[in-house]
Amino acid sequence: MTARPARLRNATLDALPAAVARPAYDRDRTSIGIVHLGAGAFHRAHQAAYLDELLAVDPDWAICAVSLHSTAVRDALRPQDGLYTLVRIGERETLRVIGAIRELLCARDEGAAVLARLANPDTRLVTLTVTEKGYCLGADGLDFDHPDIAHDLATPDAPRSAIGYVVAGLARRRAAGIAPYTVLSCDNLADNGGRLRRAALQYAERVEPGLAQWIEAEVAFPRSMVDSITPATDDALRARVTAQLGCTDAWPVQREPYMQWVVEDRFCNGRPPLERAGVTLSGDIAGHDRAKLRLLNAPHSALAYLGSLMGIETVADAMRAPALAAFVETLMRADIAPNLAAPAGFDARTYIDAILARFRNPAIRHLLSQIAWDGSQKLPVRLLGTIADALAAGRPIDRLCLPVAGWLRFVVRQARAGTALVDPLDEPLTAIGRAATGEARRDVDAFLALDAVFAPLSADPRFVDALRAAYAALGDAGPAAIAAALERATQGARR
Ligand code: CS2
Repeated sequence: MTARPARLRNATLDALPAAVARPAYDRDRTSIGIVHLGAGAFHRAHQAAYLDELLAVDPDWAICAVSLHSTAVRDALRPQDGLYTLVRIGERETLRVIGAIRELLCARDEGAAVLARLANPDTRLVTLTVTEKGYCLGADGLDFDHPDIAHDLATPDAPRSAIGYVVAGLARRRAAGIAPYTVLSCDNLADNGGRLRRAALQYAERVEPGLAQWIEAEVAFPRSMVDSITPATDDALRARVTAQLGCTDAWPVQREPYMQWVVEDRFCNGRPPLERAGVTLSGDIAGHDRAKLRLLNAPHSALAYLGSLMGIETVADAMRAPALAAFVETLMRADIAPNLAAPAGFDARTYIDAILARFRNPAIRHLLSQIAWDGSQKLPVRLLGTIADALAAGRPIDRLCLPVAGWLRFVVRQARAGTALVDPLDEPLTAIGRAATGEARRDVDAFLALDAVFAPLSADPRFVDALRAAYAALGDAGPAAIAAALERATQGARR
């Protein structure tokens, strides 16, 4: 009988093979200084890896990782004392066990513990990766009709949303005379800190105007830009990790070698020495966040929708499809970069070259279906801003509309196939998709009525015409029609 391999945890750390890196500090001597909301793979592959390095320098910044809804991460990692493996997929794969997470909570069934942790004076920083939809934003800031926000405003001491927790924690600190924490958004939103701040203030105002004033005066909401490609964990990764560790890890994570974090240096209650781990601290990061969203995330979404329609599964495979790869490169160089107000010293050509090389990395199996999630939240931040800027400058938008049309065609295809969309607007999108006839004017106009996505652009006839034309150009949205449309669009740029 073979014994079951042991589980990764503090007691098994010393027995790991020498090739596996592990925390270079005594975990027992660290204390929790950060509460992180959104304990998904991106946080664990990115921020927690930076903090894992910093804990050797300053032990006060260990993490309490909170999942707002799902119990899965807590249940996987609590029996592992918060330890998990980060696999860095480069030319050679390297494994490192991360020890920065000292506590795991699920807010859904441990809300009181989350609030207590937020109110703890040792907590001086709250960070978030709750994805675009986790901010419950509408066109004018916080969406008061969002069911989670309505719920939280009815019971502010027992919240459900990220905003509800951030503000409830601050309210407790104010009441107890404890200095507030800094609130740092690490999501892919332009001006993420500013948007979070405005949403928190709008929410707090309804809870208690005095609280909103206190937050406005005392709390810092720095902006940040995060970047590292982190494909979701799959069984192949779990199996490789277990084989190399000699013990099981219920939830390892993976990322590409590249990793970047730019943070506005505006904290109200101290900060970890982030620069010591390679984080760029800057006075003003505006521009960096936009450049990344527009030149990395927008092309990613373009690959996701157009590639999925072409029957392609991964980013690297999409970059091997000549028509699609050439189109996306042209989109970046000829359409997105010229419309970007670049940060000082920013060299678009080098930045684009590096992104294309990262997309081509054949060692990374990054599923287009993962990137295709939440299109209604992602496209406005990634692509529609470029289109608005191009229109304002009187520049062409034809090519820029093709990925948007690709999303619409993708929604139609999923709806017709009866495949559920992962998107907070799945219901209206699926209804429009089911009713679609293939006729461009009719279908596009039905989508354009979704104000949460398309306002105010939908009022501009130039955009409406270009989107209808792009939708029509994709023909029956089969692989051949898409490739032909992309080739025509790319050639248009070369002429
Ligand atoms: C991707 C991003 O899933 C997506 O939508 O575009 O997660 C992307 O991989 C990261 O932002 C890279 O930093």
